[in-house]
Amino acid sequence: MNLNRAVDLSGQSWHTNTPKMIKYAHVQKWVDEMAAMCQPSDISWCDGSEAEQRRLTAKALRTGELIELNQKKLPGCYLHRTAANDVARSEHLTYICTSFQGDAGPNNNWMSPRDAYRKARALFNGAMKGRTMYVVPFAMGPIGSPFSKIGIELTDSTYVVLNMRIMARMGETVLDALGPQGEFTRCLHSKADLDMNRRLILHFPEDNAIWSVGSGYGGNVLLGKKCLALRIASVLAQREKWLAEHMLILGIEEPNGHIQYVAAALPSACGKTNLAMLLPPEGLEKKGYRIWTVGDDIAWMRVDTDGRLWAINPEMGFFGVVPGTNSKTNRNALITVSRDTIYTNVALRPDGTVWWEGHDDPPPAKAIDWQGKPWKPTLKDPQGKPVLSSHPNSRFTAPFINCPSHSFRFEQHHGVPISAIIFGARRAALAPLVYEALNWDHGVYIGATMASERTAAQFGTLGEVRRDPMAMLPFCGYNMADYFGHWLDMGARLKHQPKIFHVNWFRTDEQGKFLWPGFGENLRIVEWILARCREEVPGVPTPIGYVPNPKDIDMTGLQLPAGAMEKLLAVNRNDWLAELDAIRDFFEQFGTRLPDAMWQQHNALRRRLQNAKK
Ligand code: OXD
Ligand code: MN
Repeated sequence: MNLNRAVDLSGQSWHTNTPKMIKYAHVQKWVDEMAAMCQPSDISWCDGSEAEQRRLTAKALRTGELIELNQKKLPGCYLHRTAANDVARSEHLTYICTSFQGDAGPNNNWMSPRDAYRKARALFNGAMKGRTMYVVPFAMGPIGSPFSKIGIELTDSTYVVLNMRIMARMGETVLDALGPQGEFTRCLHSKADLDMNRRLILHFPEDNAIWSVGSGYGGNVLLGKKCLALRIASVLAQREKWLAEHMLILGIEEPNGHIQYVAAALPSACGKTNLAMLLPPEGLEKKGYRIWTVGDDIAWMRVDTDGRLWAINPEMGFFGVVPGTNSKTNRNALITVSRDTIYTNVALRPDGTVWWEGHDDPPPAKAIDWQGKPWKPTLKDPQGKPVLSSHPNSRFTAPFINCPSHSFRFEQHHGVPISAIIFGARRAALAPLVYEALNWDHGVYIGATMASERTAAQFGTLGEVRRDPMAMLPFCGYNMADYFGHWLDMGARLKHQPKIFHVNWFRTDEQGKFLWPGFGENLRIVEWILARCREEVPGVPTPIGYVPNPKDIDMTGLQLPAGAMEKLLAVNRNDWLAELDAIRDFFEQFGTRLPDAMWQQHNALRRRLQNAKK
């Protein structure tokens, strides 16, 4: 390594490798300032090469940050374990730091930039002592695309560098694209001492900066993902008139070879990754349907010169939940994670492969659990409950191109044209299997009032409804009232507006059993959605929007019990009137900042429900 001695203003020194990449004064100045604060032992600029990946992997294996898995069975795969208190996004420690609290809105934790920098500086001071500070240039979106944004993450975690390499375009080509004065998001991360009481995830939209300290969990530290591509990007999107959304993007190829694309926002535990990688059910596959995965988590969407909405997935990889992944729920995901994957917090089997709850294989007689302790299937906790081998939020980081259904349009600079936007929720009652908004503004109201019932797997009271507008509650970097206004404006800019739909795969019968089989069968509903976009089938008007005529849903190879489809599509007037009261309470927290159009939609829905026959 080419080592040069550099000296900071306080007289401290560190070693830095200076490959030909270091060429921009504005980048160097910022790196120097951050290094002076964090005091790393050396600085390494990442070029994104395979040699670098091999070197960093070897280092992570030496330090124990990674464990090598069986390279014959899982080539290129490694296991990482996080600290036990660092296994998920820390929403309560995540802040939007704007000069005015109103700009962050009631949906975000807020701190003034002054307080936030002061608190964080105390935590970052000397936090990288004895460690390398990596400089990771990355692009979200194809390099050179009008969609793309560049960030540079400084981190003291080798795990972060190796994950960023999977999740984003990374290295020298990005710095080349940045140019000598290029704007980039300044991302600073240190594991520091991984102490939850000294953890902060801070977003500075006014400075285009992100500071994250005290965590090693992906959602808190892979700063290109939730922090940049959603929280900071949502602010940039409002300013620059585009949309940064928590949505999957899916292409549906019909038997005639025509591909249409949809973007869908579903809150967690509603099957987003499964829908993104959906395998057509046998009946539809035989007819010639195919699915193309463009993205599973984030969509950036712009109005193009043709007046349509075009979308890219700014990421390069999947950061998916592992438990429950098997050949029935998501065969494509299983293939995706069979090579070049970093697993986090899953169980290790004696043969050097991994296992998790919901795996195809039966539980191993013995294994090492996600915390590195011996595990066997009969193990119980002091309350007598089975001990899990893998953390419920254990993750895989896997390259996008590993997915058998990955779209050939993935690298295209302009992305894919979106025909339909789908909002989804988990509701045992109330929301029909699918319904279509009356128009764009009504669709924005449907997205803004999205809500899901908590499952046993989630925190909080079972069945309690949590409102999660557009699945963006934890990710919108500004006041959601303004965000709804931005969605309304975007509709006015579109000459060809995508139609907007709402789906609910989780409606249950009187015995609490799911009425709809879900998974691959959901393609039947997406097909109806696309038929509506092509104006091939009429919708049945109801007060809440259009529902399908059951005969327009292709049921080849699927038989539902008698009466199930009617129950799935029913609109219960009294349930909806009660829902309106809850929506009113939710809207009121935004005060006068909420666009009038939202109240107009709300009142119009009430009138339609009141006028409907009892
Ligand atoms: C994710 C999330 O990790 O939404 O994608 O939490
Ligand atoms: Mn997500």
